[in-house]
Amino acid sequence: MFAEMVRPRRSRLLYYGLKESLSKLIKLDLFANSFILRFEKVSSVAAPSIFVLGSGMNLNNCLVSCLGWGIAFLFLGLVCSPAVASDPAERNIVFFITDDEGPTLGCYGDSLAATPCIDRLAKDGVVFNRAFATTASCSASRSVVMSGLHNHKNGQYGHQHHFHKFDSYHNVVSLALPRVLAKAGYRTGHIGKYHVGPEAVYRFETYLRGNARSAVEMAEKCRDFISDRSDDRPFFLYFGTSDPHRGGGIDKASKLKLKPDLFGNKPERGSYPGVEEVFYDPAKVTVPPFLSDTAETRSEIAQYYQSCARIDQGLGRLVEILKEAGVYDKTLIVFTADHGMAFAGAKTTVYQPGLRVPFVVRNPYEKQRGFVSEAMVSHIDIAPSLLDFAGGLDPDLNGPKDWVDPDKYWKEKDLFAKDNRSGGNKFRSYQGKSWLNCLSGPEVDHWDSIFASHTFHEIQMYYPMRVIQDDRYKLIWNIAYKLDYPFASDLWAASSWQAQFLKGEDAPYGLKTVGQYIHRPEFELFDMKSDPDEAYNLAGKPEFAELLKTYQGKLKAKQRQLEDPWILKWKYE
Ligand SMILES: [Ca+2]
Repeated sequence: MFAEMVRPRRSRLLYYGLKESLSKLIKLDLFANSFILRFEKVSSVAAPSIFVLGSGMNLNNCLVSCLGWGIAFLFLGLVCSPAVASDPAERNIVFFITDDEGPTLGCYGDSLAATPCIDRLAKDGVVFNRAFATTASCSASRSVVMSGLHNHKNGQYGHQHHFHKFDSYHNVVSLALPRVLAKAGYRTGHIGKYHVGPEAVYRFETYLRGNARSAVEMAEKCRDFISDRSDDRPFFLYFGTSDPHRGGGIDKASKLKLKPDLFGNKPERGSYPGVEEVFYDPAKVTVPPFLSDTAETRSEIAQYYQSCARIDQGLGRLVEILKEAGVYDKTLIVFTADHGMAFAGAKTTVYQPGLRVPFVVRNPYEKQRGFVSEAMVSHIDIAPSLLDFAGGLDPDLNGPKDWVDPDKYWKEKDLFAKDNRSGGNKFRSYQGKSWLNCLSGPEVDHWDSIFASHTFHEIQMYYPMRVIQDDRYKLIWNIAYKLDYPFASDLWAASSWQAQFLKGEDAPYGLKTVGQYIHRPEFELFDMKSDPDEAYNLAGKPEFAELLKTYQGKLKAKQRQLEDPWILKWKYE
């Protein structure tokens, strides 16, 4: 895999070589000893600036000098001109992550979606049909993406912002995605939603600004970063939309008593600059099985799809910009979401609509493209995969080749020597593994089973759940099952939820009841082949007692391997 990776040597080396040679020529008084050439790197193109510092030449000298300058400029022109139009760096990375979006895309067979740009990308890339977040919570999930460690390992159990106050350990700096890619020779840029901490750990070199509700505007704000040739390193661009997260208030124009959330859409059918909003008729949308088919749900789904369509146009613009900059075929593009859609039954849960995410990857360096992969991949794999693509992953250690000892790192900076540490942990290896080889063909497998580790969403929402899921079965352990299931503030307020909740605990909610949604059993075991919508819990049924035991054993073994502190709960609760 690495053999075919040719890291660009770049024009900079050529420039410095030239500079040295010319300096030698000058020292040989080939032109005139009263001239000193000084080259300044005004840009990556190595434009020389020449200063006349001496004088006292006679005419002959001057003519000779002029001739010399002519030759010098010709020489520079010949050698530097190609450098001016130097080839852009190879193996750039765009990581495009949306906020609360299920695989509701055309390339996943969703006929309702208006996602032509993602669908085009998918036709020339790989659609991962079985891609999963490890937690359906914004901040927590993003820290997994950026660290390659589960939340119980990286320390970021929930939201980072405001009073929620969760941060990853400082020693995660040794594995943090923007840090390790910078060490691997990348310039790193971020735009849009960030939502992880501390910044000192997940530090990007460049922070770009743009309205995260308009991916089109965001793409435009990335234009200079993408096209920048003043820096000859390849780029890593982390592009995080706020769409289609709930927000922007409720749609006051709705005739319903319980009005739908706007999902970032402008009220009164308004639109963002450069965006052609796609409006949906609630009567014509499809309601997924985990939701109840009500007027309230339909109205919210219509808003959700409009928000998703806006993202697609942003991706389209970004692809245009990559093409204009001549880097589309030199850039790996990953498109995904932090977790599933923001409806009760998806976001914050570990059910399929919460954990399953869109995952489309286009790797221009692969010959075979345009297929669907059934390989099971997880957000835990993203950091090692991108580092693998960058040539910076040590396959034996499954960590960065150019690794920084976090203890030494902070000690040298006289910072965080004791603060916010996970004691005795070196953070040398990722918990995920690279899926880069899966991009070569649909026959390549990845995980036999995926693991999910969810502990918090908002600070008030302690509800630890652990999951193991393979080809056939899925086991959920609701560790704090005696508690009522807690609600994220936006999901609690959702009209699609309230419409059912107000009818009482016996009211249906998707394939369950409101009461079943709130009061959960300790274990939930599903046969994903015969029951992909997780409606029939097999745990507690005598005929499945052995199967339950087997999967409990598998889950426990995974917790041990992944150093999950909640493994203690098997003993004393
Ligand atoms: Ca989210």
